[in-house]
Amino acid sequence: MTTTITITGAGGQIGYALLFRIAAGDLLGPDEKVRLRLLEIPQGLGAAEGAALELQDGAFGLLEDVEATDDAAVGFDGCDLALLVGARPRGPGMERGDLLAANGGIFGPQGRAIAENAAAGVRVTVVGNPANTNALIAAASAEGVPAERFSALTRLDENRARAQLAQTLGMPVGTVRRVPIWGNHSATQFPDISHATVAGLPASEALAKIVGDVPAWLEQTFIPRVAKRGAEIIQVRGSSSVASAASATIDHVRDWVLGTDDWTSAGVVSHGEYGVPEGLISSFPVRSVEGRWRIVEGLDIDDWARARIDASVAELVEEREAVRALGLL
Ligand code: NAX
Repeated sequence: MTTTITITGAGGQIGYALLFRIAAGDLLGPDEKVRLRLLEIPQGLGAAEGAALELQDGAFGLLEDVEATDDAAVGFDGCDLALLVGARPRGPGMERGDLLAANGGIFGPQGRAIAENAAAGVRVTVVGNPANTNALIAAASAEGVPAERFSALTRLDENRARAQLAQTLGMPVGTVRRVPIWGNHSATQFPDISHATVAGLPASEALAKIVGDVPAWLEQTFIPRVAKRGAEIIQVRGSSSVASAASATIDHVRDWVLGTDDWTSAGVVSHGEYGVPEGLISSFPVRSVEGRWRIVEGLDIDDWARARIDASVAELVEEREAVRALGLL
């Protein structure tokens, strides 16, 4: 079988890191061929075309075809998986309203182009920031495509949280599970360790032996470290997260398509779960079952966690109101 995958912003940094991993089979496994569509704006088209040439030179056995274009109708034609990476970054002096409007001008038309051109079962992952609200705009603009087929990337935040917890515990990251991200992919996000396990045992007990006062450690060390990790990478590396973001995107899409064996995190449409207003694209603990995200329900949420979730969700509500006021929804 062959899966058609459209990557927007394919001439950018994350796009460049994503393409070769997809062509190598990291996304869908060694038996699934891929057809890549690289969608760019005219200024980015040369970089995408260059990446397409390099993909040919990789002689990847799974890569059936690659095409770069700046025409969304061509880019999304027959697409099974859309990775919306290209977005408008916040420029100097840009207010939040300007940023939301500029991205609405990208994700609205892309949502429409997906509805008109993509394959019937298309699944759309939004990476470009502000990811949750961009996903909301794209979903609202894609008439006839259920909102459940859109999700926003918060897996990088989860991977960062699991890695921080593993490091603190002195355990391999693969032994740390169930660290969901709640809310917005922003500084208000809530990485939640209250249900986390390490090597199958509750992480909080192991943590208490190491850090002592767990609530203080969460407030002062863990949550700010995870939420500000992007800034830390920029400071140390001199450039924003690229390969880790591409890797998290691969994790997210692979789990969505192939299924999960435990919880993970994704920004998905709320039907009112955990009191999150209906229709918002908010991050939740999720499983992927038969190609669909399912929110993990029935978890105990204490007052402290509730306040954290509410604060991040309030930010999503504000963003939704702002894009509504701009006529983008
Ligand atoms: P780059 O600036 O390197 O690349 C963006 C590319 O998108 C450029 O080539 C640009 O020409 C293209 N583009 C812009 N508008 C487009 C449009 N309408 N259609 C198609 N292509 C378009 O940024 P990069 O470092 O690759 O980051 C991409 C996005 O990912 C940014 O919005 C960034 O904020 C976001 N991120 C999201 C993360 C997440 O966890 N959700 C983490 C990583 C990253 O920060």
